[in-house]
Amino acid sequence: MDDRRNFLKKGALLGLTGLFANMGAKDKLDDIENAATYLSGSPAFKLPALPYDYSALEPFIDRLTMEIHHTKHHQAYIDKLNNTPSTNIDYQADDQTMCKSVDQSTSPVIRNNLGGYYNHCLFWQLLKPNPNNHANLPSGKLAEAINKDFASFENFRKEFSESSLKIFGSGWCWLILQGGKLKITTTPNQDNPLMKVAAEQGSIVLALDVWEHAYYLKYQNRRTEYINNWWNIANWDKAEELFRSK
Ligand code: MN3
Repeated sequence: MDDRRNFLKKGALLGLTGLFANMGAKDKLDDIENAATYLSGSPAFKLPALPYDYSALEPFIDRLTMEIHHTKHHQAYIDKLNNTPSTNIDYQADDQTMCKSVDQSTSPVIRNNLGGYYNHCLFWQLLKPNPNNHANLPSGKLAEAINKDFASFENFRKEFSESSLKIFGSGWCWLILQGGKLKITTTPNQDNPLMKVAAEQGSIVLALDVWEHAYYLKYQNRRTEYINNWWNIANWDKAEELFRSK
């Protein structure tokens, strides 16, 4: 209880500090809103805005799929999480720390919805519009590491696609960094490699959602085609950023 109270107080003070420090009217409004949110105990988890329009990933992912995926599916995980008091997860911790706390004792509803919340926040950032279908390849340090750990980009692409295709039912395919080495791994449902329940743990570099809700409207049962098209819109800049931050 005390922790919660301190958290609220800290949030309100941060909001007010920001209010006086920032001169822009928009900033002030945001700060007032943030302070009010902390004081009222409003939902801890919020749907992030997409960094592009719903139609921006066309022709590879269609507008309607993106809109439903974001406003219905992602929102549903967030609503469920906000309505479920945590047992062994500290909702005041940062997102990665929360995911790393998920173990076998975590209730399935929190495990699934925390994963659903976090995985999608990351997934949106790991997609990038490419309307003119330019060649889309990693560069820099990440490209070097992929060549080193998978022999070539083509080989990596083949292995990642095969792993994505092999997931039975709903799940995710990941490129992770584990002990300084890149590795491809998959998780069922909304688990991710940060969680203690994952077969392979590591920091996330790249993520692919292979739930049917991610592609069914456009591709129906053709998961292979969805995966092949996803390579055109994988955001290698963001992947490189995640890779370098480890
Ligand atoms: Mn999804």
